[in-house]
Amino acid sequence: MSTPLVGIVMGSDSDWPVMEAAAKALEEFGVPYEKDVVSAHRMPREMIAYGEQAESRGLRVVIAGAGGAAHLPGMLASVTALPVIGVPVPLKYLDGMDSLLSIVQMPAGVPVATVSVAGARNAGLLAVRMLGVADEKLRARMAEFQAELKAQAEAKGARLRG
Ligand code: RP5
Repeated sequence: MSTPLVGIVMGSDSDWPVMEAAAKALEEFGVPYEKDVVSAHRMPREMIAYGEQAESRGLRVVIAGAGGAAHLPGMLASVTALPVIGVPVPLKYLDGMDSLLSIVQMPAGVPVATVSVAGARNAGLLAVRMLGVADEKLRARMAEFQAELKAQAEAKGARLRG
């Protein structure tokens, strides 16, 4: 098993049905990752330790998902220099607006790359692009993937035109 390059963390295992899409995207590109529950509110010390140790453990990108008062991505970004991608997880009330605003409204100096509500697939793909900056093969694979998307969109147009 290769050393994980991406850490997928979430506030609760109840976030996994949303966050799983990030893992699937990384698998499609052959990017090694780890996944864990690291709750900002229920295990704050462990959460800080995760962020502080992420880089020395070999991680290069962190994907953090949380719902409600979703402080996990921002708090991790405050204790690591690695890029953090935030995934707002929608809960029963407020349609994910609470999660989105909690994650996206970061103070200047502490960025979190926030994707759409429940946008874990894009979080995985963005992590691939980040890693691709220093990995030519990964960059080429991403370009192929984009060409596939284009072909699929064109096929839809062709079907519609009849
Ligand atoms: C947040 O509280 C988690 O990220 C999750 O979205 C939400 C609910 O957690 P559980 O009560 O399902 O454990 O911290």
